[in-house]
Amino acid sequence: MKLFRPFNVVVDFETGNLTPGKKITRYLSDIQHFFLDKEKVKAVLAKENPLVYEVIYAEVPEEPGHLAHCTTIIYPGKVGNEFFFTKGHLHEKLETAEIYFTLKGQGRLIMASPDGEECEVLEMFPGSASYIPPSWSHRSVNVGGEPLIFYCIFFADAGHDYATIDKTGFPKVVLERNGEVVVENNPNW
Ligand code: S6P
Ligand code: ZN
Repeated sequence: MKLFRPFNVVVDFETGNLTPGKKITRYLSDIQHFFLDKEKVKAVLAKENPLVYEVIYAEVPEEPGHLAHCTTIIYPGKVGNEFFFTKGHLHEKLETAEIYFTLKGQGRLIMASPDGEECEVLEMFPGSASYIPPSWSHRSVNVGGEPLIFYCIFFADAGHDYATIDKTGFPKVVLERNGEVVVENNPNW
């Protein structure tokens, strides 16, 4: 039997950098269709295309038995009064759970059942370890003025289903109203 060799990666709690790692980047243009205020999105994109978030993965085989892990860094920002967020997804293997451990910043973790009938929103803050049970879609939102940085551990063969969220979005949205962070029903749901 060929053994996979143990290895370390190093996570910088301040920047979220994970080394060695493989980075993916998501810009506003990649997630523009999710924001409520289409006119505001257009206006922002006419001037610039801000980096919204980065994910840095440790290189682990996408095979049963392995645990994938990565950091996510969501930069602070809003479109209108809606905070920057990740695309969000279900796992292709619905039966796989995940843990998000927040290292820095303030966020909200929106989770929904596959049909969207159930929705829960957890606070993310340094030290919070959020459990995403099997079958719940998940999207994270940066509600603070600094990067939101969290470390994720999930089954390496879980896969990502983005198509379902592309069609439906999430049942809840996270907005700023009068300087407060509020969670509201998604009017387009
Ligand atoms: C993977 C895990 C995270 C997200 C990352 C970006 O299962 O939930 O690593 O991939 O936070 O979010 P998204 O929705 O663009 O993959
Ligand atoms: Zn996930």
